[in-house]
Amino acid sequence: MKKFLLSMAAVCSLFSPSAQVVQNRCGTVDVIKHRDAENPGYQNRMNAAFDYAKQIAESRKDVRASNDTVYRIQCVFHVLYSTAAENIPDSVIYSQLEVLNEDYRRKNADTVKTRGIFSDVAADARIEFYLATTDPDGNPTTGITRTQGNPGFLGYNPFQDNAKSNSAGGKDPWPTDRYLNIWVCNILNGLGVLGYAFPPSNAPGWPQGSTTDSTKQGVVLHYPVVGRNFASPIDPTVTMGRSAVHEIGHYLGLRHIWGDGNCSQDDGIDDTPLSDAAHQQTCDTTDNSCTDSPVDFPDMIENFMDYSDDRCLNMFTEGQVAIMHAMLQTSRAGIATVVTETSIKEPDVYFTRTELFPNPTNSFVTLQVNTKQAQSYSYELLNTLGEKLSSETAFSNGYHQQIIELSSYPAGIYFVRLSAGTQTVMKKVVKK
Ligand SMILES: [Ca+2]
Ligand SMILES: [Ca+2]
Ligand SMILES: [Zn+2]
Repeated sequence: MKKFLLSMAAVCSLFSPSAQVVQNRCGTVDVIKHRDAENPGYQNRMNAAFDYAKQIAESRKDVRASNDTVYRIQCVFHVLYSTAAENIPDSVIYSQLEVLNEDYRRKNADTVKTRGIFSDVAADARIEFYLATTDPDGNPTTGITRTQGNPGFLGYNPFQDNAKSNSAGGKDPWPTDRYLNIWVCNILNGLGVLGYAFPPSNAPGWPQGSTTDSTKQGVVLHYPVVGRNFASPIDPTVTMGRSAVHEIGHYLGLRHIWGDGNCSQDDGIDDTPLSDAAHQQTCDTTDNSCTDSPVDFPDMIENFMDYSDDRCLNMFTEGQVAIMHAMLQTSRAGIATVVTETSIKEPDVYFTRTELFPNPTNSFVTLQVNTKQAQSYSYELLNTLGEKLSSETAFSNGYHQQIIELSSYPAGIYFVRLSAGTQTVMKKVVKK
């Protein structure tokens, strides 16, 4: 079984000699190396977690295609800032969620750019993301924390990972077994690192206490690459919010598509072709760096786990999805709720998605909507007699989330009626 190649050479080779600003798109391989030095055996445990997930994925291959399951991941964004620009607004975070929910459901507009040779392995990952509505103490929350830190903090090289600690000027994580923690900060490093993540490392069978430090689990993102078309982009190749898509891929167990090595190094995924290196923010569809067997494929530059220009990234494969699902059943089981997708599709006019959860509920429901464009909409809470109990108008910038209180109403069935333009959507909610 091939393993991660954790060489500094792999990181250094990412730098092009051109005058253009070139980012080191992802620091994950580098932080794994640091982590392994601090905590010997870390890398072996991570590889074991991958092998275990792969076993599960293989054994359930037959049910993949008909699978109706959707994993909904509870997220918290920790915004760490020392300047106003670093204190990114909620709207940017909503935009990031929108990107995640498109790319992980293969609803991104650029799926049409996936080359035909890969269209049969391109997959809907059936993973969705939402902002936590309850904090670790059980109180309502927006799912976003803001911490003003020291100017120029949060160094990466040498590796400190201090975004994740109150005492170092960052923010302690919310319990990492229940929340996907995403820290957004100015990653100061001199290398242009845009993000990093820790893959799962708690494979079964390892002695207790040998797993990764739970205070480190999650994703760290450089603030200018969060969201879509953020106001002050670093460069045009990273403006579509796909650094988060890539880093969450690592967090859910995926390796770089080139296996962090040359043509002899695989990423452990059967349906991704070999590749000799990252496609550093480029978009070259003629590239075919390694000979695959039995069929030779071009390099899959459109895979989210490559380093290509955001404008060329548009797919995960079936094999990658199987690994992520297996991780969500094992190492990452606590962070997602599993739902069965309703077969009833809403007419796709203004709302492209409307969700109410938890449902049934004891006290309140979170309304999550996606609209096709920036759009104001209204929602009304109705009883079974159709009487209006409350109503409000909200504005969706594509993605919007809102809490609807039910605590003052008796147990029973209620309806939420959403209206935008000429479209109306009715959703049922049960109060326990
Ligand atoms: Ca492969
Ligand atoms: Ca090839
Ligand atoms: Zn990466």
